[in-house]
Amino acid sequence: MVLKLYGVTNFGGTDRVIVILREKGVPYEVHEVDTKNKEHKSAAFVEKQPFGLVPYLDDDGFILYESRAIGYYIAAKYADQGTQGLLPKADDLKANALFQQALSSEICNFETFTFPLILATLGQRYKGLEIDQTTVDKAMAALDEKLDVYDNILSKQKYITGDELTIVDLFHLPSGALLPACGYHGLKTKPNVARYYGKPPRNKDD
Ligand SMILES: N[C@@H](CCC(=O)N[C@@H](CS)C(=O)NCC(=O)O)C(=O)O
Repeated sequence: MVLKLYGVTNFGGTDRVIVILREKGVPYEVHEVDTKNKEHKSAAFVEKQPFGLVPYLDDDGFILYESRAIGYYIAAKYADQGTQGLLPKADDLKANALFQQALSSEICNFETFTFPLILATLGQRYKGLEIDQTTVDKAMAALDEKLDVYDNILSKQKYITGDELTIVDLFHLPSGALLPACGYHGLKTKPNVARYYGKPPRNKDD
């Protein structure tokens, strides 16, 4: 039975799962949730996702929410297909601990700082509200500080967990892809972060 993802394409959590599904070559259906009309707050939805947020996965009746947990489930269930690796070996304690470190870091040091910037810029625009530049500048400065640390980490290793690509690297993609549209260009100007995101800067304004 094909996996069913209940979410909204172009929303970070849903796209985070879609990246993993594509990377693993897993067939899936997206069931678009009508968040504008608060479908995600309905009793039927909250029964599946108790916080009333998208996305959740339905794998033949097995319900799972939290995009990163869903990404983990897919990468583990379909370990033998698509891009190989992406998860630490089950019996390697240190690799698993480093994987957890990277996972927490993505939530606490990346998403926690990209989210306010995305809300203050694209979120405001989406709602037809005015953008408050002071809020944007503050969010951008906070993110920039964290990405300086990322740049340092990535000067010593290829990926955020170590020298192997994992799903945690892929978890950085949806919000990262929105940052240029938020007016933030640190992903190109910080050399190691730029390499990580796949596009080395040619000059300082690139
Ligand atoms: N930690 C959750 C976050 C879920 C979340 O915040 N979803 C947002 C979209 S990315 C949502 O449902 N927003 C609608 C709302 O807040 O009403 C996950 O990763 O799945």
